[in-house]
Amino acid sequence: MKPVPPNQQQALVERLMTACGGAYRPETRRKYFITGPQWAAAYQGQALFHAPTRCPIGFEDVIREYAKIGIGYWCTHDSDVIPADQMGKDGQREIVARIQKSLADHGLKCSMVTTETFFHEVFAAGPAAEAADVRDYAAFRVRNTVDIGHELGAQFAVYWPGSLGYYTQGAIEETQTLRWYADALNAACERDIEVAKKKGRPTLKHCLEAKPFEPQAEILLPTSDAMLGFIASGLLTHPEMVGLNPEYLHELMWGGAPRAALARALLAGKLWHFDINDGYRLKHDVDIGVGLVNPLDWLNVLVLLRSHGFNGPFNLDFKPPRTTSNHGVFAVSFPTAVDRFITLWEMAGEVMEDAILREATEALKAGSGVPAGADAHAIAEANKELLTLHELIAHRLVQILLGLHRGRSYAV
Ligand code: GLT
Ligand code: MN
Ligand code: MN
Repeated sequence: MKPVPPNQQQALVERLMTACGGAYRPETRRKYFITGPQWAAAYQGQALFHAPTRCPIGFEDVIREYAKIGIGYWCTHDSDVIPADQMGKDGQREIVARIQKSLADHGLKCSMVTTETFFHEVFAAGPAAEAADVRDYAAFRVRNTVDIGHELGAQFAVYWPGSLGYYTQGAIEETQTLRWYADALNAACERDIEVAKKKGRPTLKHCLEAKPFEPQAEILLPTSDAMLGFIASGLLTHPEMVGLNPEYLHELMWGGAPRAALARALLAGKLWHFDINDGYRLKHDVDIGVGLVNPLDWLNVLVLLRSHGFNGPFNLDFKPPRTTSNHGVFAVSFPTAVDRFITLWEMAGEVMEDAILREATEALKAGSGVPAGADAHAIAEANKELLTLHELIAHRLVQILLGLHRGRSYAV
């Protein structure tokens, strides 16, 4: 192949994207409760060992491009859009007005707001640090985010306490730190009740998001299960206002089964918001686009969610890789992530309707009907042949994933 000069590279990407096919129209994409974070689209590719590879972009660009793709909802950290020295001041009000205009101009809604309590130097010891002035500042920030959320019409607030922990043991007393962290959440909920009443709006759903490692070496609330325990600990004044925002990869990172973590959240009635992405077990937070690593697991996750009536928000919390250009972020990363999600979601619907899967599942539940009493060997013998269906079910799911159920096969 001839070299591709820089001025022809975008056209090549566009042509191959079209050749890929399988894209949904923006109107179709808008039917799903899919949300696009400001920070994901504006991520420049930087990391501890990585310099940025993309230019900065602001919320106006992100909202406009999300609208073109058909991503109907936008979400943000307070500090993604408001400089630290403007928080709670006139500068914030001007920015919020510009966001409102941008959203209205492009027909997007703000679904969620989240407070950044990990990046700024003030949070070096976390949002629940020993110094009372740091904790007061954290409470101000979460209350201020509640205000912004109501101004922008959001329904959800997310909290990622990744800096709640330590690098070396001893300096932090865990129970005290968790109590102080609860104080901040209580402040947010109380402010929410006040503002919601004043504005005649429902209160926000406050969702905790766990990650097992990064940026602290040891994390005080590392998993969604730890957070369920925290919500029920008695430290929160409004536990009914606090639920979960599990992230697919964060549950995988610690070696858990995301589907099982989601099932536990569903049983607790706390699955309120879901960060969708992909990655690997026991690695750092690579935040790869949904379905690029574990499509079969994703299909199964969506079967679980669909069959329990969870319809979103599905938050595209992935990071376009640093090899993707600014153009590629909106030409490839976001539309393809949305389309893989929609396809997997619709496939999950097919799984739920599939006659073979249904019959196999019902047969397993029906059992043999042979009365075997308390004779363990006889019980096992009576069900033995039915249990082969477990593997048949797994095969059928892969068939559906690969399109083999529609007759796709190879002649060699
Ligand atoms: C940060 C984290 C994400 C969270 C964000 C919400 S912050 O980017 O890695 O998983 O969803 O605050
Ligand atoms: Mn996340
Ligand atoms: Mn992540």
